[in-house]
Amino acid sequence: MSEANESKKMIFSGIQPTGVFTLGNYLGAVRNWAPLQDEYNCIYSIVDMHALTVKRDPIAFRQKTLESYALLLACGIDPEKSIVFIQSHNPSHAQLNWILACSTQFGELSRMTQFKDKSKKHPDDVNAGLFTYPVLMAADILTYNADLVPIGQDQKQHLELARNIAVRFNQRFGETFVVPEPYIPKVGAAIKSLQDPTKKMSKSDDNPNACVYILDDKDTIIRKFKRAVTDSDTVVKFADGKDGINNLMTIYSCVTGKTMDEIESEFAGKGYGDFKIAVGESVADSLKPIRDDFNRLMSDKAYLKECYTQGAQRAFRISNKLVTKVSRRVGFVDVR
Ligand code: AQP
Repeated sequence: MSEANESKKMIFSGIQPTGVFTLGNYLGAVRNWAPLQDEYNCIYSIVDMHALTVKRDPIAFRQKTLESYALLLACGIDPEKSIVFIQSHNPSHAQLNWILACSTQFGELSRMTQFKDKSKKHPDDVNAGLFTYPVLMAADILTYNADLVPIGQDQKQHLELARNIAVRFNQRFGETFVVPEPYIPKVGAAIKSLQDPTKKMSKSDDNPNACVYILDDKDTIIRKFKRAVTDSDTVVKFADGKDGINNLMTIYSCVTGKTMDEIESEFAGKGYGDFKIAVGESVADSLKPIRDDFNRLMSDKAYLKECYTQGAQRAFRISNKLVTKVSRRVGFVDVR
């Protein structure tokens, strides 16, 4: 995609290079990105600037960013159809971030649950970036005038804040931003930890058994599902209070396309053991092509570099128009 096709709506989404994507990231977000590429102008980003909000080793971080980029392509994002780039390669995000920060209230940011959760998790590093993370996310989206943002449930609150920032800016300075809509899948938007099914599955979970990573091999995936925490019942049924089984049924439904009723019938008279193995096998089989493609892409660094370099140039061509417009609106002196 060299230029955005004006008759198509614009989509933006991003993912942090904080580790190999989990099954949660995949089912809740990334898996849904590829099918949108024909109908929309899609812009997808590895949002490395967001990942600076937690401590990391620079060398490992650079590697994770490259791997995350390759993973996006392996998940079916096609750099010919979509713009795929690394966030820090496009300066528009940081520029707009500051302008939008000056249109965002301290009280609004204080209410963000992700900030509260992450500050509890990293009490020794409650940095300003962690607090203003949602403003940068608003800049990511608004700088492309995205109409739709495909995300998992956990990002809904941040998206609502982005909408409020856009509306407030438009009221104060005149129509500038499209007010974006969330695009959240009906099934799979909130995949839970396999070890604590009341918590979301998260890349940065300290317990590797809590997450299935999309590059895990088949044996590892099956072992993690076998160890998944469930209740003391034995009937495979979607019901209140059965968080562990509900989560496994949701995963199985996403991967096989079966409804909850169909899953209940399939496992009627069978125990949790059989069900867990079936979930593990279906997940491992569905992820195998991604693992293969990832390995192929990582062995061709020159191709990856060409893709992310062109992606950043294309992204900048679109975002810079908006940043220029916003700069005029807020009263910066025109440089040209
Ligand atoms: N458990 C989940 N179920 C469904 N969707 C999820 N997403 C994340 N976890 C789940 C969606 O994945 C996209 C990319 O997320 P992100 O990496 O930008 O940040 P995150 O939401 O903070 O994801 P993690 O895995 O929890 O990362 P860490 O551990 O680094 O904080 C988003 O659309 C998100 O909704």
